[in-house]
Amino acid sequence: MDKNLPDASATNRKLVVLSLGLLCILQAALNISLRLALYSSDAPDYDAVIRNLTEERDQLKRKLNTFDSSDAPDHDAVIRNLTEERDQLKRKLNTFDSSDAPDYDAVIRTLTEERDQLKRKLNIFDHYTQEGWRYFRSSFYFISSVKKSWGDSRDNCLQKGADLVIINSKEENEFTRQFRRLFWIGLTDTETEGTWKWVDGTLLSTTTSYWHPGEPNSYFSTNEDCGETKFNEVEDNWNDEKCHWQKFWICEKMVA
Ligand code: MAN
Ligand code: CA
Repeated sequence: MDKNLPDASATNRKLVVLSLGLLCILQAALNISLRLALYSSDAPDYDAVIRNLTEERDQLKRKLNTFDSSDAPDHDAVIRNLTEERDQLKRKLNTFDSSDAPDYDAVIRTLTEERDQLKRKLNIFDHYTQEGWRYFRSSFYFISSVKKSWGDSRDNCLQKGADLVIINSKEENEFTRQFRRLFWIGLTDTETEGTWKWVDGTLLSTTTSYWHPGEPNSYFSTNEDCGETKFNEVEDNWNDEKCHWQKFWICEKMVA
């Protein structure tokens, strides 16, 4: 073997060291260029965008929440909803923390949609509240301050994009009773005597009716075809009354 020539194993060692060195340089270059691409000035600051949207959404939620705070039972439901939404958001944020490639666009899309939905909802709340409507359990209620016949009262509600109140629960009846007033409600038996129907065409259910004892009686065979709240000192406060009488009324507009 020629002593002037390096042996094969020494050459191999040099080659391995050289290629490892080259790999290191390549790796560093790749690292730097990726970082530059990610944090370059024209790349959107996703974290800031998401922070802003989240803050905006939460502000809207807080604002909406204040509308409900007057109605204690509903308040619980609102808190439950918000808690669930918050937990969902936490889960969403967690997945995007742990995944290698966070889908910033998807997160921003969802938050923007959520924010816009809340904005629309808040606009509806603002509109009805400014017009003097009261919110209770997913409905707005207009409490009239003048008196009309049952038919004219109903027309007034229809003009407002609502209808006379339909009472579906004890809580809703308590809501109407608290005013201690004689109000027309959306109940009538003009179509078929003795068959009481709500203005949306549904039959009055026996489990959610609040007739006062002895009512409906079409008093001494006078034709009483329209429902009102009358005996407000007790839970069962309804009475049938002649439809042409002028009375206050309550309109109801359901919100999604
Ligand atoms: C009045 C009317 C009737 C009602 C009786 C009850 O006459 O309101 O509809 O049934 O009072 O005493
Ligand atoms: Ca009666």
